[in-house]
Amino acid sequence: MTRMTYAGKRADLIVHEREPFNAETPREALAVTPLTPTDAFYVRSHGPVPAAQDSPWRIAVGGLVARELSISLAELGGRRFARTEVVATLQCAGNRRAGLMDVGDIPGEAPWGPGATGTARWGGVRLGDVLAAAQPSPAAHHVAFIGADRSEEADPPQLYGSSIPLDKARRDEVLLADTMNGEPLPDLHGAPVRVVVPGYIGARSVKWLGRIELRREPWDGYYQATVYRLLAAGETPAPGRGIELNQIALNTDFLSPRDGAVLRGGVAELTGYSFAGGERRVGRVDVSADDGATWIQAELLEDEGPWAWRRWRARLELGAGRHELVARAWDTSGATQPERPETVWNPKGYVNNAWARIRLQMV
Ligand SMILES: Nc1nc2c(c(=O)[nH]1)N[C@H]1C(S)=C(S)[C@@H](COP(=O)(O)O)O[C@H]1N2
Ligand SMILES: [Mo]
Repeated sequence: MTRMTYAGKRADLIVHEREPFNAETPREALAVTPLTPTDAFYVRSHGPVPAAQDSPWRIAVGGLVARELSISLAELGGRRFARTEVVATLQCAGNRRAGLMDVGDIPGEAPWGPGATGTARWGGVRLGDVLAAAQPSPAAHHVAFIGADRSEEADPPQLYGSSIPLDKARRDEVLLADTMNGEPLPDLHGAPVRVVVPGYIGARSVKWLGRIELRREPWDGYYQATVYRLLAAGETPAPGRGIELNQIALNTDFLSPRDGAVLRGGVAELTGYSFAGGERRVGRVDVSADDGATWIQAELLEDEGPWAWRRWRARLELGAGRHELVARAWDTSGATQPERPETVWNPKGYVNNAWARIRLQMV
């Protein structure tokens, strides 16, 4: 039996903050299966889990719609909207921030490693079906999601909220989810209902969903207008400043062996993950033992569908001594990853998709 810690999470999670609970999955746990076990899945929360609401929980749909709705859990349970499942990778925009902190200070943010990501089977109803019932007006171009959790770290303190374009919201893969890996959604992951926006930064997959608002413009709250935006060096966060992050950028990291491992036998067996984001897919993964002068191709493992990462493995024969290995992916738009974190450093530490690096010693 795995020893349990906070609210059903495994004791080996790397905890960045106790309250609100923020923790990432260790590489070893991500390495085992294509779907991430729920008890090992990363948690990123900007406020406390909201207190249990008066049942029945309902989700209000309003704003620029012809028909305002108030949806009950029973309606999400299949009474009104058809149920469906999607395997999707969630990934925080702050995934791999630690690699940027090695390059330059990022005050006020935690040093997340490569485990601010995970892949689960999400079950629920299509957001598009709910929107069709509400009949968005022609002026509606964005769909905002407002959670029930109040974030004190926001300026000013406010309910957590964010939005996506209406065109994305109508797509089949975007869910109002109430199950995760076949079980009821756990409290830490947004029970009773969260949004799952495959291909977009985790911040858009709003947990503890309370309200859906159709709007002309993107959500103007802190987590859309001020943070989760890519700033230029020297800029500080302010409403509307910087590039709003939406589709996830192509990324890769090693999962095993661990950094600094000492290996025998002359062969290194490497595993890792790559995720393309947006509507792109992982096309190829390369690994190099000579800092990119020459590459071998990794073998792509299980294909869990268009919204999931690809795990991969590679075998490299290496002579005795110290080695540094690098890995990078290519996606189906032909894009690849930048070599060095120096070139992608930004003041909030988002989107570190520089080549993955791992050091090994062969004896
Ligand atoms: N209501 C609410 N939804 C939220 C957040 C939050 O703080 N409050 N954090 C977001 C961020 S930044 C990420 S990366 C994902 C993390 O989802 P998880 O905790 O289920 O892994 O949830 C998103 N949804
Ligand atoms: Mo995030």
